Amino acid sequence: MTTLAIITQYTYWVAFLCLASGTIYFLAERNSLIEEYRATATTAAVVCFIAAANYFVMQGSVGRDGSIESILNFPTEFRYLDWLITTPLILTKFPSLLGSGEDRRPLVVTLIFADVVMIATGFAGELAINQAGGNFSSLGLGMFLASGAAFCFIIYILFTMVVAASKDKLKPIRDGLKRLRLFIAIGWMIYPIGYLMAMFGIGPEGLVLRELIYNIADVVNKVGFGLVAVFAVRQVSRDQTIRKAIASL
Ligand code: RET
Repeated sequence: MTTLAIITQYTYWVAFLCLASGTIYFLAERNSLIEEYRATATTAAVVCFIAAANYFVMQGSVGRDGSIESILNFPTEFRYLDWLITTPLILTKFPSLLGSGEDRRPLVVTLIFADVVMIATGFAGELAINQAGGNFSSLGLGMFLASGAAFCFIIYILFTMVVAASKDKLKPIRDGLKRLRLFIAIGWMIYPIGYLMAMFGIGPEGLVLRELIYNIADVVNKVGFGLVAVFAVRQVSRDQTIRKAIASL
């Protein structure tokens, strides 16, 4: 039994609780938003719900016996299936906050394409590292570089195309988009760090450390990102409601 293993096993359960609570919170908050922005809270709730359901299964499969072997039974494909669905949902918050008006399809397609490349190459690399028992693997390194390049491309798009498209938007929307961009640039960085821990780590313990880091990152990015997005649109909703009330005087 190791302390790292038992802590990691419990983080699956804690992550489930945070994500399940996030789902309820975002659904409740939905009512405090004007119609145009309700989809932001709905998406945040859907992202948390998918992850909560996933974590419910994962916490069952890793057990709570403090053994590294139990954690290594862990189904990697579950995590990646979750990311494959939730990361595009998170990224489409950007075009949707920019609002209708111009055609946002090129932005959506570019972001989703880069995202799928990032997740698919990451998955291939992770399987190679698992097979190497948490030791260095050249396929693992190659896939890390490919996935990292796709990640950098996403950040580049968010800091160029999205910044340009948000110039004529209301200040709270611009501020919200800025915060969300920073959130992705910093919050998503936790994942490659976890991956490196497994590849350049210390064998099986490195694999466990990776899972611990991913569990923390998932809560930060799914619940945290949802909170930032919902607070931004709540501010805009309040401003618009006040403006309408004044206009009707
Ligand atoms: C991988 C492989 C190594 C290189 C990089 C990676 C990035 C993963 C990311 C995952 C984000 C997941 C989120 C889920 C929440 O809903 C695949 C670990 C760059 C950024 C935000």
